[in-house]
Amino acid sequence: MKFPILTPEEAAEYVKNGDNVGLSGFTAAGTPKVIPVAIAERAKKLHEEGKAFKINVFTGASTNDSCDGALVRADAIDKRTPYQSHSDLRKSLNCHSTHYFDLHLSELAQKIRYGFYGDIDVAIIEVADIEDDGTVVLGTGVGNSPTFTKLAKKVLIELNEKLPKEMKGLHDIYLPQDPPVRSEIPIFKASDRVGSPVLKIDPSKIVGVVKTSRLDDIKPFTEPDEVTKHISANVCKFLIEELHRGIIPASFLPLQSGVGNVANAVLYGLADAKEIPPFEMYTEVIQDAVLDLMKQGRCKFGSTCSLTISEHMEEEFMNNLDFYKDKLCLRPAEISNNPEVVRRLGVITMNTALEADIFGNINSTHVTGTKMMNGIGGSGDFTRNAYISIFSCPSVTKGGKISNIVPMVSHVDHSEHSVDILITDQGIADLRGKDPIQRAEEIIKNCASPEYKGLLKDYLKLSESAGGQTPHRLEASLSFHTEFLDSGDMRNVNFSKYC
Ligand code: 0RQ
Repeated sequence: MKFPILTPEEAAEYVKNGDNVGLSGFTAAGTPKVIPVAIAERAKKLHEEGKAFKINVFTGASTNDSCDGALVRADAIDKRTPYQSHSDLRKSLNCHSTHYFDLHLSELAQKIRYGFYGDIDVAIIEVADIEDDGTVVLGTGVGNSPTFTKLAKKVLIELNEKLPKEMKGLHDIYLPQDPPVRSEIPIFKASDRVGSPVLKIDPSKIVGVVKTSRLDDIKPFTEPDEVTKHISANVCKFLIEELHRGIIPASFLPLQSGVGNVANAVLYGLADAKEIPPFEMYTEVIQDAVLDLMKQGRCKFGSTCSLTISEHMEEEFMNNLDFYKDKLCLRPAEISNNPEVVRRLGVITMNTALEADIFGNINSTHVTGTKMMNGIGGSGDFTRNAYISIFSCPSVTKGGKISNIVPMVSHVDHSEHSVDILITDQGIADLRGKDPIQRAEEIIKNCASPEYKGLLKDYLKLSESAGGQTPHRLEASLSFHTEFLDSGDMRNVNFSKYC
């Protein structure tokens, strides 16, 4: 190989205080394993010497402990975007030690190209293979690597020797032009390939290669429990009814599924829902459940940005590459999540809410309206352009002390205009074609926990006295949340003081 082989420490020397750094990967898959750890160590040393050292970290989505964890513990991140899910980073951004700005994942690459956030100084990219002309085969997550490497002044490569070179052919690397000369992205079905299986990097920018041999450190998801199984059964029931009504064509439509325990359980439910024909996915993250669905012949094809699979599944995947290769396509985030393509293909989107209000607004990001959980991720990219947009969540959390159906959400990520269907373990609320009061009645009747139905009806009655299309008594609208903050249990709410 013509590029210098570096130690992680040598590579870290190329990253300077204040640099904008773009990392490969998406939702931990394909993120660099060793250079960010070495940058964190360097930051600690410099801090001990009284020197400033912080970088701005741009990624595809969340990363793992070797990136966000190590860097934030070293107090080495100034700005961070577009998504995260690391507990240490969450603490830091919620007290503004890290300046996190939450973004729709499809938008980051173009906003960087538009110059909104300044230059990209360094790109750190994990690859399965590299040629002397700078052509690389990416790993398990594409994220924003094409844009980072195109714009970066310097590129550092992590060549992961655990990743087989035969991964070549899984990826479809396509960079759209930017306005005013952007044309359509010619994807007309989930399996269409429109780009290149490899990413071409200007070899003069590649300053060195660090060799690694570690798989993505992705924890297996929690096994579905009674609540998530009920949610999953309700999602499948809804899809089957829509199929029978002819709303969903008999050949079915591509599915998108979010991240987390609820989304994983929903996918497992699709294995047994045999009335749904084998389907395709146009999604951003493929979790363990989807590879199982492929083995069972339930999922025919998956277009995704990443393979966010646990270690045993990753080994299984690598050992059976031939089986999976014609069933998967890994795309850049701005293509996997592209609004134009999602709308054209008629994607049925399934995302998770922290809480929903009785009028159909969704909070997916902020606990009690203030503390960031993970971020909006790709949920907005898909929801706003869906054929049918579905949100699901358990009806209660924390042993019933929190109702996930509330009078007014404490933060809005997805407004009533973008939400067609709300599903909890209790049932299905179809919000299509209903006015705000009808939506509220449907949600309370079908989705709220029996413990909270009475309180929600009390609020609706109270708010109706104030009139208006979407009636609210503003002084009482967040009383579920303020009650939880005061007494630790939303069930103690009492609306009589407002009457
Ligand atoms: O807390 O971990 O302390 O038990 O939130 O909740 O029920 O395990 O749900 O793992 O499916 O995550 C919305 C966070 C759901 C996720 C969210 C507490 C609850 C628990 C997790 P504990 P569950 P999940 C594509 C799409 C936004 C991004 C997105 C998410 C923890 O799905 O980040 O959709 N979505 N991207 O107890 C206080 C409430 C709560 C609450 C739940 N109302 N108040 N705490 N919890 N409801 C993928 C990408 O974009 C990459």
